[in-house]
Amino acid sequence: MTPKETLELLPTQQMALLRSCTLFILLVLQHCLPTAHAEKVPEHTSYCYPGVPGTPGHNGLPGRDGKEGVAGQKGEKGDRGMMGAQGPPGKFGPAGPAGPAGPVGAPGPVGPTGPKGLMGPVGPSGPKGEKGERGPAGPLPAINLVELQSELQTLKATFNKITQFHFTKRVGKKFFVSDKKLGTFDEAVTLCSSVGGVPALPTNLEENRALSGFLSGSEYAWLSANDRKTEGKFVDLQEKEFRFSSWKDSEPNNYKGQEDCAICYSDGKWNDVRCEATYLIVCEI
Ligand SMILES: [Ca+2]
Ligand SMILES: [Ca+2]
Repeated sequence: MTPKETLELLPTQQMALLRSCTLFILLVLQHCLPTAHAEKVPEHTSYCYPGVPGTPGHNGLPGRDGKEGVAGQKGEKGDRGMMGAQGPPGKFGPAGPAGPAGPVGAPGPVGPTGPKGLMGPVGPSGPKGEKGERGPAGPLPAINLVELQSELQTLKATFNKITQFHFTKRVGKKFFVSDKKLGTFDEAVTLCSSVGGVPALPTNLEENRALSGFLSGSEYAWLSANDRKTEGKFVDLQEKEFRFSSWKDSEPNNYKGQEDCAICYSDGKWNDVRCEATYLIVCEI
């Protein structure tokens, strides 16, 4: 090879040659130039020569694990897993609302006959039946001829008394009789007693109406009532107190302290008056 041919090396060849020269120079400098940490080289070793390049070293041990990186983005929802095993039964819950009534069951069998009931109230009367045939004559009731005769005499006496007066009015078992004569209280008592009676003295409202109805509008009749014995205490001729009375308002008032006998007005009201006054005589038998 000539020098001219050396200058005509290809660029790739020139670069390879340049890298080889440079590597060689670096190796020489590494082994020969003193460093800051190098020990003082003895004088007999102050010069060195470049050696041959060594063989490449072995690969080092794996490095330590790096730090945990930042959390990545949320992944997509995974597929639904398989159904797990059935768990234990839970606690009893509260009672629920009552359900609808069930269908009506079939009627049961007929029970035994009950005890006899109590007798009911008496019912209404039925229609009147037809008249039956006449039966045989029974025994005559016993007659007390003595009592019958006595009653007959009493009725006869009463009849005789009543017929003595021109005016008669019956009320119950009582008769009011009068001849429309006037007289004092004492005269009335005398006249009435002569026929077995007393001046009138009604014992109830019915008798009082019968007596007042006996009188005309201007007639006043003597009563048996009087307070001659005890002022203010009216009694009958037997000096017995009586329950019924028909006193007019504010009566008896014993006017002027002189009124001890009583009369009856045509309106049925009573009043105490002087016993010496004259009024209609009406007796009761
Ligand atoms: Ca009096
Ligand atoms: Ca009076």
